[in-house]
Amino acid sequence: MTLSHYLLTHLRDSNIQAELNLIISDISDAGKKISHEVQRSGLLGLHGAAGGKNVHSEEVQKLDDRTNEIMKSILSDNEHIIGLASEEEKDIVDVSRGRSTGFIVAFDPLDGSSNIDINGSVGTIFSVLPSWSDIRHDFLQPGRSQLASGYVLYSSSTVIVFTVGKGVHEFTLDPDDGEFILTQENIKVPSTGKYISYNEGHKAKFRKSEASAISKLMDDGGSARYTGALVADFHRTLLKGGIFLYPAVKSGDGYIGKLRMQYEVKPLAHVMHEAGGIALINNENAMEVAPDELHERVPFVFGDKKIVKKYQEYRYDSK
Ligand code: FDP
Repeated sequence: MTLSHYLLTHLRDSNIQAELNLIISDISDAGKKISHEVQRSGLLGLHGAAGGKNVHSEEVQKLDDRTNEIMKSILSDNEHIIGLASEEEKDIVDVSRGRSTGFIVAFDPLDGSSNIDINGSVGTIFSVLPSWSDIRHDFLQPGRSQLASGYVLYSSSTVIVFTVGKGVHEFTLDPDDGEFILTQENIKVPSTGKYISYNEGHKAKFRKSEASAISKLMDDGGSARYTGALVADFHRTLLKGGIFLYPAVKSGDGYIGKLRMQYEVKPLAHVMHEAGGIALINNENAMEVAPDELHERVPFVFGDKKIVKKYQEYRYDSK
């Protein structure tokens, strides 16, 4: 079944707003275009840095710019969307054209961009929220207010995985006819996961209780996995279980998280939650935490319930 057919039939039957279907359809169109660009990036000279820094002081890659433009141009044409926030934009993009209510979309156009030059997996992440009047304020709603969330993963195949609060579904892009085809419906995270996913290079800068909890999980028979692209690490965790951790890392006198609330944490927490897993910011349910500002970064942990519970015992209960 194609994505368009699914959106028209299944989601309509479950009272999902027609506007949301159109937004997901537009995001899937952007995903097709980005997939095409990613596949040809080496040939088109799109590898490497664009020569500037983004709002997070990270080097912008040429494909970051290109994919940001694709997302902006397709989504700003959608008559139901009134505001956009991108990891690559300093400020929100107001596309309200006089409308005061509608939908707002936060996105990371190309997550894991350090993987571009080595033909590794990368992805686009999105989060859709309702907005009533003040776009800037409405972006700061907690994860549980999201109406739709998901990602497109560009890898050995291109898949779109999303939730509109009625389960998590995966559609795979058929390169022959350019259609996304349903490949997995109602995905549930298996609770038999043994994969522990984190950047070991940062371990010396984690809090002691954090590093010790991770060591205990490994001692329990964990197996290490880390691609360096959040979307790819998320997708593996969704399908195979286990735990992903990007804890706060020592910086100056304090500890800071790296992953972005709006563009990474909120949407992926929503998908994980819908698939029966858990996502945490510190020791709180990530769906309940509201960002304080647009580009806020936080520590992030997610995975299947069994292993995340064990992590919480090791990390927080036995201090
Ligand atoms: P990248 O910097 O390559 O864009 O938040 C971005 C991200 O990748 C995630 O996709 C990834 O999980 C993480 O950063 C990797 O960070 P480290 O290199 O510090 O492990």
